[in-house]
Amino acid sequence: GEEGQESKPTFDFQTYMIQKVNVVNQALDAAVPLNDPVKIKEAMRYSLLADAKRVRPVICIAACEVVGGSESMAMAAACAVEMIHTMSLIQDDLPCMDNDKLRRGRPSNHVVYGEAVAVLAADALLAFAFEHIAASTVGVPPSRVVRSIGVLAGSIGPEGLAAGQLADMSCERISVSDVGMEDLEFIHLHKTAALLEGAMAVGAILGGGSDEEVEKLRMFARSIGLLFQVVDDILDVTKSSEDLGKTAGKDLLAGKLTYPRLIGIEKSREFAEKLNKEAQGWLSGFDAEKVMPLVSLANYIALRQQ
Ligand code: GRG
Repeated sequence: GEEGQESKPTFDFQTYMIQKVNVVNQALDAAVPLNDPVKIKEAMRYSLLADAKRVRPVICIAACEVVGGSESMAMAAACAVEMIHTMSLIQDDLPCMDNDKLRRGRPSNHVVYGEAVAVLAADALLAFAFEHIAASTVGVPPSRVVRSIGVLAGSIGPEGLAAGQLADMSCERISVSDVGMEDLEFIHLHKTAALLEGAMAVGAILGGGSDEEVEKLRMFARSIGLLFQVVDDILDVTKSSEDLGKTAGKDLLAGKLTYPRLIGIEKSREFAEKLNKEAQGWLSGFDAEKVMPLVSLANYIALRQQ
């Protein structure tokens, strides 16, 4: 066709994200008020309300809207997903895990409140997440709520997030040369993709999506989860080689298993392109306008430069 003849549907992804993140932040603030017992609420709120991208709650709401549901139907679940994500970060930062002192631009939870309170705040966030879905989901038949609770629990349990974290820790203890593509993929599919999948599946279930729609949106989340990690690995290499010269960049990544390390930078870029195409493929058949936030999100993840 002629250039400029048709007006392409425009979609302002940045405005969409800012608007959704604002609503989610307000809902999170309201969901965990600073009331009695204040000490644990304070520790929960410290990590939950810190500066974060809110990708998981936003895709939960977007999935609900894509299948014809409304924002309010998915809001409690969206908050629950962010509570679970946050508790996983608190645990990941503990001395017995990654021992990180900084998270979301602040000192880690255990650095501020001590390990015991941090563990309890994480426990409390995990338990309250499910209480919140059960008690605060509105305008949805109970059968969908029950199914959502099961799906979300499955995404973080022994065959989900927890398995991913254990695999990651086990791999760190063996030589990088003994770890292969399957191990790397297992870690990313469980550590990153599983909760993204859970978030989207739950949004789609609450919005009344068919089994096929739920499954397609879950597969979309799986693709963008892997995509996020491949792009992250590529940026790690390109950033450090820009900053420090090519060989220094390589040295900096010694010990860390990445896609460029396993298959090289060019193949990694091809893989990222394949994953974005795959992700977009799972969106075919949905309402063209309602699916725009997800189309844009995948492109954003694929094209980000830092
Ligand atoms: C399974 C119940 C249960 C507990 C958690 C510690 C642990 C077990 C899992 C580790 C989870 C982990 C650290 C995954 C990494 C996922 C990831 C990509 C984190 C970064 O997410 P962003 O970029 O961060 O969305 P923000 O801060 O913006 O939310």
